[in-house]
Amino acid sequence: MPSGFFEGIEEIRFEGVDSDNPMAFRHYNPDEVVMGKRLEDHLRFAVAWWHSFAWEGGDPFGGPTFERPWHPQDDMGRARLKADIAFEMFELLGQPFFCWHDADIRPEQGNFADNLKTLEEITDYIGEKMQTSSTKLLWGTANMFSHRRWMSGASTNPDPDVFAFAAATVKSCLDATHKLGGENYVLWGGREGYETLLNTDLNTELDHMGRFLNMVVEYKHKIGFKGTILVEPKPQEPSKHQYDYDAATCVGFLRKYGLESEVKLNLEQGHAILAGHSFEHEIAVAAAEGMLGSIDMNRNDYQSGWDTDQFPNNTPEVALAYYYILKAGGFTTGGTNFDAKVRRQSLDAKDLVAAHIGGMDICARGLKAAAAMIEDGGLEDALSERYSGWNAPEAASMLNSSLEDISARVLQDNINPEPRSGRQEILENYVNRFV
Ligand code: XLS
Ligand code: NI
Ligand code: NI
Repeated sequence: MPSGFFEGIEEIRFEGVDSDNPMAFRHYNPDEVVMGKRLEDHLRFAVAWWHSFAWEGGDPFGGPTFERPWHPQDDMGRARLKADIAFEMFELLGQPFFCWHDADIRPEQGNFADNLKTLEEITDYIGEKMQTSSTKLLWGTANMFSHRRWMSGASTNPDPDVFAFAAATVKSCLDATHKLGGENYVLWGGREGYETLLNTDLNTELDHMGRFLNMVVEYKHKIGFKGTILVEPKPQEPSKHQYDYDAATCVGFLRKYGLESEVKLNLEQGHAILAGHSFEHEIAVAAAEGMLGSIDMNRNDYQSGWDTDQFPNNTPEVALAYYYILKAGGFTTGGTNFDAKVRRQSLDAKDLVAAHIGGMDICARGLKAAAAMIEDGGLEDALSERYSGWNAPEAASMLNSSLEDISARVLQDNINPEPRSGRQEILENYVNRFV
């Protein structure tokens, strides 16, 4: 028996670009084949349990605006109802994946043993629902930032008891993710950072975080979890300085602690913007290191400069992100998780579904534009042309020579480089043909 929460909303279908039905896909046809692969298999969409079902609509100035049948979320019966309704939405949207934090799916009990018990109970319940559903778990993660115990960090906390609590928590979440067949496990360290150096021993905290992540990897192998371990960069919010600032910082951290072949990155559009980067920059940096894992798709409000976690609605932006994802070979275990929430005035079940329809459509549109650019080859040709000087034998061999030899050659051949156009506007105009 359906709960009635989505009453009046039918299964969302693809109707094509001419459709004016707001509750239909115009661009996302899961079965459409693009570059030899179905759109659904390229994009690997996921619903985020925290934004869609756990968030109650509060902001810093006001409390909850949503009054869902599963609120307040302090009871196991209502946790099960929340799961029922989540799966109803996955079904309506044809969502292939979902993601959760432990705190999104079970009520907070205040101590580890009770949290563990309810986590096991609710993940058994979710597991049963998955038996009759085609929606799978993209990733699980531990919320180690909301409860007051985490205020000074999880693995970077000065108190060893908090480190211990964090280790036990991640173990329980990795176990639950493994039990549900999760394809990845994410660590986002919102409190792994600091507010002021005056009370922070940065080196010790980084060493603890490095060792912690190594223990996670060791445990993953012990239990035979085949998924990918991902860390999610973000420069700040809630901490003033977060250790996983951006992709490049994470790459350096992973190499320092010997984790470069074990851990990949989960990159988020809004976090890239907060770090002063474009999303495609973050994707290209991770891809260059073979560390592109998965993405959290959303957008920020560009005026407020905050992580507003809105649904994406900008095709050119999304197209460039997928361009660099496709160039890197596309997703393997990763996917497109909507780490996005409706605005607090968007009270209706219909708003929640429509937000996902729009996000899925924009991503499909962006991916198709990206594929068209790849198939056309214009950007790739422009790149090869720009770097073609390096095909000459004397240029290539320079990289294996020395400053003295190069200097001698500059003098002997009277090398005097002639600047050439970077053609930025021409390339931007080219991209605009596809978006
Ligand atoms: C917060 C993060 C968070 C992670 C999962 O900004 O994006 O939602 O994705 O802990
Ligand atoms: Ni975020
Ligand atoms: Ni995220």
